[in-house]
Amino acid sequence: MVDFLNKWREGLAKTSKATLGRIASMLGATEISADTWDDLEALLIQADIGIETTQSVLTALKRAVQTNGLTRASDLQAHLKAELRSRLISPPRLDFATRPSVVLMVGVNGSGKTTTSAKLGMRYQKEGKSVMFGAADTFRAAAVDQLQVWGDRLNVPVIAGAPESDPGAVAFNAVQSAQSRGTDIVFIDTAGRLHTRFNLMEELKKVHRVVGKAMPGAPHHIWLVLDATTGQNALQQARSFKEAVKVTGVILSKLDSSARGGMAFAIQRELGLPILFAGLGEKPEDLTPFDPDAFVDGILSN
Ligand SMILES: Nc1nc2c(ncn2[C@@H]2O[C@H](COP(=O)(O)OP(=O)(O)O)[C@@H](O)[C@H]2O)c(=O)[nH]1
Ligand SMILES: [Mg+2]
Repeated sequence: MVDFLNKWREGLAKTSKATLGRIASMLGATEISADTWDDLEALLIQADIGIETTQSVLTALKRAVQTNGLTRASDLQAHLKAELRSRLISPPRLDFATRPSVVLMVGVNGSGKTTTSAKLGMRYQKEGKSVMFGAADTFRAAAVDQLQVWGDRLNVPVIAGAPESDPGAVAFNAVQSAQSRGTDIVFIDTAGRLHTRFNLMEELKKVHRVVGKAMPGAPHHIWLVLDATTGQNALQQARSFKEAVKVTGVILSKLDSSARGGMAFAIQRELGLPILFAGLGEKPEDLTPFDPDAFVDGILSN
């Protein structure tokens, strides 16, 4: 348990050092004053929590002060923690009952799709599931090689096409191949960059349709990988992906490199999507199921 919390604290150290970890010392043994609210507001906004969430947290805290007759700033700490926690969605249990379960991995270039696919492959393989990768990012030759290297290392079959081949065809083959081999989960890695954003979204829609033709009901999961270092910019990306395909969950990568972990709140508030996994480091085992309690503990730790 201590190890578990430490892993989150270390992974979130940049965010807590830059902003939120300062809250504890700021909320010292002083009386609650107008300054307290101003300082708190400034820190929450700096932490990329988003204006709306910041305002709603402050309103709730002011109410708590009245209801509970709080006078010391340090009394706010526990309430703040609870208010932040209540604004995060607990990740749903992920259903892989259908065989194969098809997971479409989407997100902009460099967000971490390929490495996250590999990390997820390893995770589910360890749980005893058979896994396959579909290399549908045919736009960049290196992307296929990168997935192939992971496939070799993990002993996971990789379905790929010729360079520049049709991503829909690769995805179709991957699903069919998983069906005939009785594979439990197939992760389909997709392109994050094309000549234009419009082309990218049209291609994604096509991959989505083709996967559904190969297997009615597929894809079963569409996971959007967002780079936590991009802050509020990631919201814009997420909106376009959500318009193109029915995203079912978010994976927040590179939290360890980011001082903007607070964006998790903005994502959940604006998109209403659960965060399923978090990248807390570069090692494969650093991709961990999102834990809202450990997350809030980590961003506030000092
Ligand atoms: N520190 C850190 N680096 C990550 C994490 N996830 C991915 N990366 C790195 O981000 C870079 C881009 O990842 P990649 O999977 O190629 O992105 P893609 O273009 O979306 O497929 C690689 O150097 C990864 O090692 C993470 O959780 N933490
Ligand atoms: Mg990639």
